[in-house]
Amino acid sequence: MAKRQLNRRQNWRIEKIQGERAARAAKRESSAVEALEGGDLGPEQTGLVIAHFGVQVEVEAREGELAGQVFRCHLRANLPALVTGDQVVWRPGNQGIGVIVAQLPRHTELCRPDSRGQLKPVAANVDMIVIVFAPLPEPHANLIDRYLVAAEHAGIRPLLLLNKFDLIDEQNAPALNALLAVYRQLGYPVLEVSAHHGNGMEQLQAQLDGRISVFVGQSGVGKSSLVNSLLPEVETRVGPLSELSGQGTHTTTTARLFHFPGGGELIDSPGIREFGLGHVSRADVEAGFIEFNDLLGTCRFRDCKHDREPGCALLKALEDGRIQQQRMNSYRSIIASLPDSSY
Ligand SMILES: Nc1nc2c(ncn2[C@@H]2O[C@H](COP(=O)(O)OP(=O)(O)OP(=O)(O)O)[C@@H](O)[C@H]2O)c(=O)[nH]1
Ligand SMILES: [Mg+2]
Ligand SMILES: [Zn+2]
Repeated sequence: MAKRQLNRRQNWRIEKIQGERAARAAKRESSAVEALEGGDLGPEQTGLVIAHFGVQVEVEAREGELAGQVFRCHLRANLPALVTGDQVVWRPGNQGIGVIVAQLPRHTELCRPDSRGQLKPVAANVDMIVIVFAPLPEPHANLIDRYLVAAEHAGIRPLLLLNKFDLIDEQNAPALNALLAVYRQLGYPVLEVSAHHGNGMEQLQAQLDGRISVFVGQSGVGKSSLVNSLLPEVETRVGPLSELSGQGTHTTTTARLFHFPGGGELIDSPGIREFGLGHVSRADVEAGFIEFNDLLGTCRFRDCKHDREPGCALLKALEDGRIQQQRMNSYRSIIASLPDSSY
């Protein structure tokens, strides 16, 4: 598909308009914060960010008599960008509105660059990344591998989840089974479920219990449908696939956190088109391919690019079948997409 190119002047105008809009929003925010702080704010206390909307966030009170209640909060100036899963210090105001005073340190952080290459956190403090894919929209192994690199980089355990089990047929089964086999062989946990028919949902629940998990993946793979199946009282919005392209229609627009009654949290996140890894180095990408671990450093040349160098341990392993071709392809495509400075 041809990308519509904007000329420099158009880009400049768009940036100017966006900049002005952001400045106006920031000004509105700071006067809202001033008005609140000039009034009657409750005591500082801890809270959990359960969703965020542009400049404001939704915070669930964690302690005292307000515990469990949800407040829309303004942010004091100079706070870092907050994301769903962040722990904060905040002060309640009137009518369900409050002010965030500080962000508490994050245990983990899942990040990705936005369309301008700026690094943006996606979710904070999660301890499992559930990479959701489905027979339809067709899965991209490269996207799964990018998530795995990001998970390894962030030190967060991944779970691969094939949803829409009910859509597996004779035609798509061989490719899907081959894909699942790649990850099973690597030792990654893989589950096959159907949000619609309920298959495998108990095993999924067992994995989610007691953990803070985030559902990630392409739009339309059924992340929100899975939330609705796991937590029937939630009824979060689900959208159809495009009839034209078979792709998802970007129904979920903000990451939102839900609680399991028995303990554990689940964050539903908006589907993505691509997962950029502009923020990691070549060495990080190599470390993200767990089957390379024992081989790295054993190539003949110290600066081996594992391309066609003689004595390359990775190429030898590829030849012997210890590294799978699909993973090598992903590795190469990720390396090729890194900014030049990472080489
Ligand atoms: N056949 C089948 N369809 C499903 C299943 N789970 C979800 N779907 C359908 O897939 C489509 C997309 O579902 P969503 O839950 O909105 O997908 P999502 O991943 O949350 O999409 P975004 O919010 O856009 O990222 C809807 O038409 C769902 O009804 C399933 O297990 N089987
Ligand atoms: Mg959704
Ligand atoms: Zn090599």
